[in-house]
Amino acid sequence: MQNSLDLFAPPPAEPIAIGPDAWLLKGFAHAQADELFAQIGQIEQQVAFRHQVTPGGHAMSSAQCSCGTYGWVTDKRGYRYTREDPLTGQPWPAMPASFRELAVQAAARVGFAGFDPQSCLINKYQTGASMGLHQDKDEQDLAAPIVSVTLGAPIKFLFGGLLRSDKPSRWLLEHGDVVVWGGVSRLFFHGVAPLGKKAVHPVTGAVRYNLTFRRVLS
Ligand code: MD6
Ligand code: FE
Repeated sequence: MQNSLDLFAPPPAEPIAIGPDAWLLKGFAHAQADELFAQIGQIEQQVAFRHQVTPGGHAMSSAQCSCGTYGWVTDKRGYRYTREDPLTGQPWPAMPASFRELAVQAAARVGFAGFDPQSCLINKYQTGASMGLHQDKDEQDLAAPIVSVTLGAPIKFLFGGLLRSDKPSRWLLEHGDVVVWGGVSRLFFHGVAPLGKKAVHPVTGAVRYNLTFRRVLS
């Protein structure tokens, strides 16, 4: 259904500050969710979700793939961005226009006008999957924000500080929620708690998708 025709759609929520230059936009992607799911389905036909291995030798519990000019890759050699899928040698699928527009609009909503993402990492979480506290620091361009979109089952997001030891605050990320951060908090530690056994969504079941948009090169 077109959201513009949906008389029962909630009004757009005000951004919630979760840290300095860091914002939670509740429901920001709700109206576009069906289109985003359709595009994820298209991408799944072109590229495989895989459990990448960290330099320490551990398989990540979320399955990942990328779209856009660059994809985020990890293996025993380290973290980096590549133009080609290392599994196939083929370029990553193009970033769908609907993905880009959502990320650009979310960034602009909280003051990051002109965000021009080059990469979208797609994470697929099943029950019990999590992501430990980490910094996003494999990008050359640290002036650009990061835009993170939750689709499907809800999860608890942990948002800390510049030190790994900083106690994180916890935020429930639900279907359609978007987190944008940059500036002062661009390198803050963050992660997600294990996807709960009861976490479900009518469309995805016990699966959460996360789209993380980044600018890689300055
Ligand atoms: C996730 N997110 O939400 C994991 N990184 O599944 C991230 O690691 C992340 O949500 C940078 C900015 C936003 C994020
Ligand atoms: Fe991250």
